[in-house]
Amino acid sequence: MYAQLVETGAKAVKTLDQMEPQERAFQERINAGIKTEPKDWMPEAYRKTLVRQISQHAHSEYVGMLPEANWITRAPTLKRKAILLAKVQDEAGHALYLYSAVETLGVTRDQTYLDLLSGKAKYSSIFNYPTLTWADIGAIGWLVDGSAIVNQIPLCRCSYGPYARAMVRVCKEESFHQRQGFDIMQALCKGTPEQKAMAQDALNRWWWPSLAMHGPPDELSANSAQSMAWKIKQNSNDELRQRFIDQTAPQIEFLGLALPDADLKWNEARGHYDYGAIDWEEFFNVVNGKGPCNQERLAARNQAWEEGAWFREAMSAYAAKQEQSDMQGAT
Ligand code: FAQ
Repeated sequence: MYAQLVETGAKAVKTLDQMEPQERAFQERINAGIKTEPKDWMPEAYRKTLVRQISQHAHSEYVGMLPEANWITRAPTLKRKAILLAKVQDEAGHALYLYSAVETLGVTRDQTYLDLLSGKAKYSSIFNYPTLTWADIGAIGWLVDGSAIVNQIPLCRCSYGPYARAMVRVCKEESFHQRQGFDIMQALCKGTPEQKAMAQDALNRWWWPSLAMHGPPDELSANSAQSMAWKIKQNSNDELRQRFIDQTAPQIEFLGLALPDADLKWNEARGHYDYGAIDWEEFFNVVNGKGPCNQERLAARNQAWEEGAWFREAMSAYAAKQEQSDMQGAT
């Protein structure tokens, strides 16, 4: 069934004896846990994989600001508004660290960004869903940042130095984000029956997209095997999805909410929660531009780019003027 949804399965990974000496030496350094830095030699496919993953990650942080920014003017209290503003700003910061990491791989920031605007580059499926109520802001912090942390903690040990180092700070901030989301959910669950129902509705809508955001199942994950051999990824998509479910199911019970999946049950023999079937057709539709908000998200980012043209021009003119006066000062 899955084979109808995507063209490619896992790609073959070369063994050490199939590699040329330079590539073998590179792989041996990776196997020994030595980080690769921007000026080190690296296989072209390793560089391209990093550009692909890190730029998608940067775009996700940047587009990910939009669903939450939708609620900044409508946050229920001044305190909640200040917290949400700070969180959305943090996401912009994460995008900046990541766009900088991509630049270390020889791609300009403008090119990376234009690939997002033209629709060529991917960003996380999760940000193509709408934020209909205030409880969605709680659900995003709790479930989406929760998923992001599970995914990103192993990335702190990624073999590419600049990405690994960026992830350390990102993870620290994401952990605050996750707690603020859980705090919103807790407040709603302790509130009126209407507030609790709003929290339940948000959980029901965000649960499945949060599981899918970990990426396609392992048998459909074209990049995982090679990325794990290069230690860009440390774990497969299904492993991280299971880790997220195991840590989040007890939190649902703690909040007193109903489980969003009838098959979500602790399996003593496996030592993990079992869970129901994820709708991969929906996932691939969203990834391919047919989610509920894909067009709106790209339109918002294109509008920001166009409206910021005067500012970029002013910055370039200022930099040119500075350079000219520095040169005059030097002569
Ligand atoms: N959405 O072979 P795999 C956040 C694509 S940050 C869209 O398994 P891979 C913070 C994938 O690109 C969230 N596309 O790929 C925040 C590939 O297509 P390609 C973002 C997806 O790379 C919180 C194809 O499917 N986090 O939330 C998705 O080995 C709140 C086959 O997949 C990161 O980017 C998806 N969900 O594994 C911000 C973390 N999943 O490129 C604001 C870094 C897969 O061959 C508010 N990235 N695809 O054409 C990763 O860890 C990996 O790239 C995975 C995918 C795990 C996402």
